[in-house]
Amino acid sequence: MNEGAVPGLPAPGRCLVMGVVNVTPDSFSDGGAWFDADKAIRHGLDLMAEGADLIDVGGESTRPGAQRVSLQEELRRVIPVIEALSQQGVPVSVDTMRAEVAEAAVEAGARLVNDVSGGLADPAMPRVVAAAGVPYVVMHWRGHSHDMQTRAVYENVVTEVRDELARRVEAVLREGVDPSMIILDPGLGFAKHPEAGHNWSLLANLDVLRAMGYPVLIGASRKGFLGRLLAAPDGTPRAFTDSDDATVAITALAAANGAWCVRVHRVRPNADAVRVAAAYRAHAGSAVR
Ligand code: PMM
Repeated sequence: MNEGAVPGLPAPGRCLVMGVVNVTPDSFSDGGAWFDADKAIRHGLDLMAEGADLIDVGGESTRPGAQRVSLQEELRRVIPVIEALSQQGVPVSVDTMRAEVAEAAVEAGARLVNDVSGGLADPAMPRVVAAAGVPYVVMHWRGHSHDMQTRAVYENVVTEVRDELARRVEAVLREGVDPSMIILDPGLGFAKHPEAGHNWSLLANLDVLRAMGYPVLIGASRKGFLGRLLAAPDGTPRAFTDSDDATVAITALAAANGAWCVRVHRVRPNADAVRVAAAYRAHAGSAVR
């Protein structure tokens, strides 16, 4: 079962809700709001109180066009937040492409490594994750944010993302990552073109990724393709922070289609949506004929 338990993480028998805490001044979705460590810690605790199952802490913005931060700055941003949340019993994941950050984060209490590059940005990452023995989100990625959208060229986005993820899985297994620790993510918005429908094709064909046999995580929250979908009649995209209702709709669809986890900025309505989906799935096939 793709929605099944991943070692060391909550297993409530429904799609998990991962609340996002970006400790960055410039993330496209919530830029600057939680840049201060105390604010970030408080926000993580608030998201848990709203029904999050785990909190994803990141210190590097991956919005299209973003430049990289230094290793020292990334560590300075995330480690105190991870430490404080972990000490308070919060299951924390670290959103990083750097092995050194992942290692320090696990030492500070992180229980999962969320690597948007799937081990491509830092070749040392899979080995570090394998040694740490924690679950590993392997996301589909074709290059750093500053020029990733030029790589959004596909004949068939669904099969190409699947095949590229399969190659990443083989690579991280070779580095010693335990198969029970792998979680896959199609990387919505990362080298995916909103006008070409890449994100929608991936969402509508979740079963193709699920058939690979690993839990699937979906990160659609506040992404640009939602802003385009909800554009005003003159074509002005809807603001990121005003696409939360659409995110909730995707959460319900993804959870109903067997997603293991959704990564979201607003937790409460998405936590409701995964419960709706769980009830819906529990009654599938219950018709009396
Ligand atoms: N998206 C962002 C950051 N981290 N991690 C995973 N696994 N999947 C995603 O889709 C994903 C991610 C970018 O969004 P943000 O700037 O709102 O955090």
